[in-house]
Amino acid sequence: MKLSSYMPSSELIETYRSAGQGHVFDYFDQLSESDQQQLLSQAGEIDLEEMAALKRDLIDGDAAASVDLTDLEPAPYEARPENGGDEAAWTDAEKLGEQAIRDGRVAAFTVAGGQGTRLGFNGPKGTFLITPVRNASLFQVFAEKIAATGKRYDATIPWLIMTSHQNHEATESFFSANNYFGLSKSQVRFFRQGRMPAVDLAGKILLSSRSSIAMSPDGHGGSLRALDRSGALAQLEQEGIDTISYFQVDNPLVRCIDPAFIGWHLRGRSEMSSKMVPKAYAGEKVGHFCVQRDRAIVVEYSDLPAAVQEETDPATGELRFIAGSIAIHVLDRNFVKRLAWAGSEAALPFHLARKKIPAVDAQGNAVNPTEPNGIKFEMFVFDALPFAKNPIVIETRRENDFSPVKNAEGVDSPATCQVDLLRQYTRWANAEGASLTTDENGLPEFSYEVCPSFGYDEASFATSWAATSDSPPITAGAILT
Ligand code: UD2
Repeated sequence: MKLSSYMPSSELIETYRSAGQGHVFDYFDQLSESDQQQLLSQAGEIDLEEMAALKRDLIDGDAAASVDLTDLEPAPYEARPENGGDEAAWTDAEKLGEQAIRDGRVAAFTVAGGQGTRLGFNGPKGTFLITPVRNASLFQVFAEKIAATGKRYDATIPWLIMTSHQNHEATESFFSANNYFGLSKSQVRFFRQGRMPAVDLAGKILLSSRSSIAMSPDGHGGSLRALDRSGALAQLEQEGIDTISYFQVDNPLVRCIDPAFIGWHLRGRSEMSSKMVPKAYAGEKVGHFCVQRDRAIVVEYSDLPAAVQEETDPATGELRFIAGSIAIHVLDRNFVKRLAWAGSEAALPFHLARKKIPAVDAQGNAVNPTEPNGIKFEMFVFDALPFAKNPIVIETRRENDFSPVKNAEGVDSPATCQVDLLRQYTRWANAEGASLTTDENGLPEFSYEVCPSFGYDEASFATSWAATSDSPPITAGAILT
């Protein structure tokens, strides 16, 4: 039952008491009237029955044991032509996808509500500066790719951006201060994701201050409901857009709108399609595409035992569960709507994460814990997969689509991502005859940058290169635009 913030305060407080969550109002009498209102309004947002079920199933029950790993098989996928896939089908898919983009049926969608804790960056992650020469932000890279794709196909591609309560205003201000990076204001549509209360390790709702409940974003799986609730889906419907190209804010290599991917999705009448890369090594931190009793699912790296991740196929010697999920999907608009409206029969499950959550202690004093003291609940978008008709997984080349910025240093960091960007530009340029010298890892001897307006994938780069009368100079610090 979702409580209403219009419920009389005494009744609301009593409901909390009977649910064993009465401590939320321990300091209520000491608060100013406006702080009381704030607390009541937050409390009214929370579904106490849902919280009780989460405590029962995930906290008191064994969360790890609740992940069903029986009858798990590796998922089939459409291999790339160079890896034995059906070349004619790929060509056909690309044409179909191009036509859908031209016809204005496609929107881009970025989930950008995460907190970016691992990166240690204060601010919306999309504002992080990433490119090697211009120092363009993640958001700028996506905006320019979307603009360039729109130009190539003579279409306006709306861009939906899901924010969180924490970063919504800062995200909007960043775009407004930067003139939407050349997109029109009406093309870029922000909406907030939902929130869930954090609880302590025994399932009691945590207060972040005496007048405020510790709320956190409800995970990227919350995007399906948020797309609907915000009115974004209805607007897409009015515009005749039925295909949503989903990607994460941390991955500047992604092809925001990939014609072949969209074409595979459409020709297969799929409701949710996904890209996979062959896992680089058994312990790589990506989800695994699997089939369980005829249903497609993704099993997150943290839920699949290491021994299973390490299993190999005796015939090929390759990892058995090789299909890594890189969080790039195409969603059918009506599928999103169906799930958003489905209620409990197709509700995405919550996953729990133990975290260090600033909270007030029993005396009402703020504490910054050094060890995990609480639990956050999140939904994952890939849990929509088992509900989708005709789900399709296609292979992509890692170097064309995936180099996320997750950590401040080491693997998946700004440093590794910049190297991957540079390698990508150089592959495109050398394919057109630029003859840049590279080391054994494909890295050139100097840094430079290709703006998405010049090329955002091999094909668009080739078009711009061919249209330039002299070969564009690629020297240290050059910016191809
Ligand atoms: C995610 C996938 C993993 C793999 C990897 C690829 C999960 C659980 N795992 O790992 O399988 O595909 O990505 O890079 O998703 N976000 C929101 N709201 C939230 C939480 C996250 O918008 O409440 C966004 C966040 O801004 C980011 C994306 O979701 O764009 C991924 O979030 P993450 O960094 O928590 O995912 P990660 O690295 O655990």
